[in-house]
Amino acid sequence: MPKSFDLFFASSNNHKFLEAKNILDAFGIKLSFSKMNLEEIQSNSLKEIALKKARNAYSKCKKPIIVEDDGLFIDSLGGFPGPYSSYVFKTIGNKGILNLLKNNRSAKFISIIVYCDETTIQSFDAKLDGVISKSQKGQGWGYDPIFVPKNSQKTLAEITNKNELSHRYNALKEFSNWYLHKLKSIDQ
Ligand code: ITT
Repeated sequence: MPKSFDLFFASSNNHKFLEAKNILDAFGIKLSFSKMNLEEIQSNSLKEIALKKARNAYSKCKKPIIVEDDGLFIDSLGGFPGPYSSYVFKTIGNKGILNLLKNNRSAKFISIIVYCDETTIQSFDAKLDGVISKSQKGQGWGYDPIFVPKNSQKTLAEITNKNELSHRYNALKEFSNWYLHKLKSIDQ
């Protein structure tokens, strides 16, 4: 097993950290929380937002960090709320989203994970396809009660294995492959 270094998850969102920690534990990577409010630029590109967030977080804590930027993209709304998912959740919430939708309910969650240290910045992205349910179901956070992943009848808030199939899981799996390889090459 390669040497493990301190790795921090910089975010204001406890839910995201707890899920990321649980997912990375399964890959043998220990994650600590660096709770902070991160400056978010306005952009239509999640990747651009995530890269800026990562640089900003690294300049504050000067330790190897990962940050994550997510978006819920709804097809019939032209990809809305996308990069504005956090703001839209705080303003109109799940009820507001449900009121906007008619027949076509296809949507996807996208996660961008960015790793940053003194010399390296690297991004990983993944998606989870699904549909928006007709009503809220389950007790999850954020958009979980209205998002039904492809091949499921239940929302992310109702299933017990979210951390084995989510957009976050898919992006962190890519990250883990890269990160463990990086640690191994430092070890040699
Ligand atoms: P940061 O401090 O890490 O930026 P944030 O909550 O602002 O935290 P994002 O901008 O990345 O995070 O996320 C956009 C929003 O999308 C988030 O606030 C949630 O409302 C929603 N979201 C993201 N991932 C989700 C998930 O797995 N389940 C449900 N909602 C999610």
